[in-house]
This record gives sequence, structure tokens and C-alpha cells, in this order.
Amino acid sequence: RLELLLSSTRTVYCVSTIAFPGCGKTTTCMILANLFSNWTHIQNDNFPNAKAFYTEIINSFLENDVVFVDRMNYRLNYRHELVSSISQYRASSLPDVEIKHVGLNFMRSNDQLRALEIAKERILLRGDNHQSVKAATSEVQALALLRDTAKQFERPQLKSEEDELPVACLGSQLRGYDSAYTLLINLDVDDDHLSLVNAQIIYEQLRIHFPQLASQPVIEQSWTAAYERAMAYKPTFEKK
Ligand code: IDP
Repeated sequence: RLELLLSSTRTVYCVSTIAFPGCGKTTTCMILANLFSNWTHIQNDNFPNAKAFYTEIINSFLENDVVFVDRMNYRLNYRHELVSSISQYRASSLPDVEIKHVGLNFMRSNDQLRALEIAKERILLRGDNHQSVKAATSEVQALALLRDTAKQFERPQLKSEEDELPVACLGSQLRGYDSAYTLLINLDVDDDHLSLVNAQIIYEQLRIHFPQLASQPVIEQSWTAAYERAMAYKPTFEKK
């Protein structure tokens, strides 16, 4: 009865990325958000400050069941800041919903080498076609950002001794602040794991863990259409 009394009207999913630039965060999140009208995607790079970013996330939960939150979150502290800011901001304006956090860790493997090569190629190819990383105008700066974020990257760690991260694990299996995730999905960035494959892995894991959320298999044509739209994306906002 207590459970009934305290039960929320709706569960929403805050699906946030953990990656360095060029891993395909934006593309992967966009592919998934393109599949359903009540799934959406919010990029930190489209907002001038944290208040605007978090306000948009909270507002998005009113009409969406899944909000992909696209930010690097490559350090444990940033992930903690995201989760705690969302709970602060929701307190003032969001009615009774339960927010579950799902992490998308693009660095499943300990070996960053191939992922870094791919990210570098993509960043250079993307050129100035990004809100803040302008690889055509200032290549040195763009590559320094990649190097610095990769160096400082704090991979989620299991509590148990084993080093290999499974494709999916529960927050209770993770160390420290990462235990705030209900589910962590671990992805690779390599020649076999381009953004479409990663989006499909994420969808499959959401289906396994939250069947009510992703109840139907997605047909091939829908994947292709969602992918093509995501790959054609060009940002319009300039972030200083
Ligand atoms: P990021 O958000 O992690 O920085 P994105 O902007 O999604 O990464 O991707 C970086 C660049 O690589 C973009 O120009 C994007 O179109 C391209 N890209 C992303 N995924 C793929 C892929 O699977 N194959 C080829 N190019 C991709």
C-alpha cells in the first residue's frame, strides 16, 4: 500500500553520454531520437549556460519518455554534477515523475587507440560543422581538446576486480558516483561499431531492461531513415 501511495505517475529516462569528442555521441543519440515522437535529444553545445541546458532537460520530460542528454561527461565529477543538477532543477518545476538515469559509455574497452584514430578522422572531416569545435579554422585546438579529454577520461569502473565491462551493467555493480545509473550501456568505437550499430545495441539493451519503453522491434527502413537524418545534421548554434 505504501508503494501504491508513493508510486509515481510516470517513469522517464534520462539517457546521458560518456565519451570524448568524435565518438559519435550526437549522431547515435539523434538516430535513436529520430525513431519515436516521444524520444528527444538535447545537446549541451546548443545552450549558452547550465541553467538553460537543465531547464530544457526538465521541460522535455513533460512530453517525452526518453531524453538523450548529449554532453561529454568524461569525468566522474561531471557525471555526478549532471545527475545532481537534474534532481535540483526537477524539484522546482517537474510534477510527479520518476527519473531513471541510463549511461551510454562509449569507452567499453580499456584500449583507446582505435577509438582515438576514428575520432580524430571524424573531427577533421567534420571541420567547422560543430557548435564549438572548429577543426577547419583551428585544427591544433580541436586535436588538443581530443587529446586532453582522452587523457582525463575516467572510465566507469566495476566494483568487482574484473576489468572488462559487460555490454550492460547495473549501477549497483559500479563504483562511486556511477552507481546513480539504473543501467549503464557500454559501447565500443571501432570499425565494427559505427554509430548505427551502436544505436542498435542501445535500443536492444533498452528493450531487454525496460520492455515497456522499447516494446517493438524497429524495421530496417526506419533505422535507415533515422540514420540518414542524423548524418545530414548540421548545427546552427554557435557556442563561444
Ligand atoms: P560527437 O558528438 O561524439 O562529437 P558526432 O558529431 O556524432 O560525434 O560525429 C562526429 C562526426 O563523425 C560527424 O561529422 C558525424 O557525421 C560523423 N559520424 C558519426 N558517426 C559516423 C559513422 O558511423 N560513420 C561515419 N561518420 C560518422
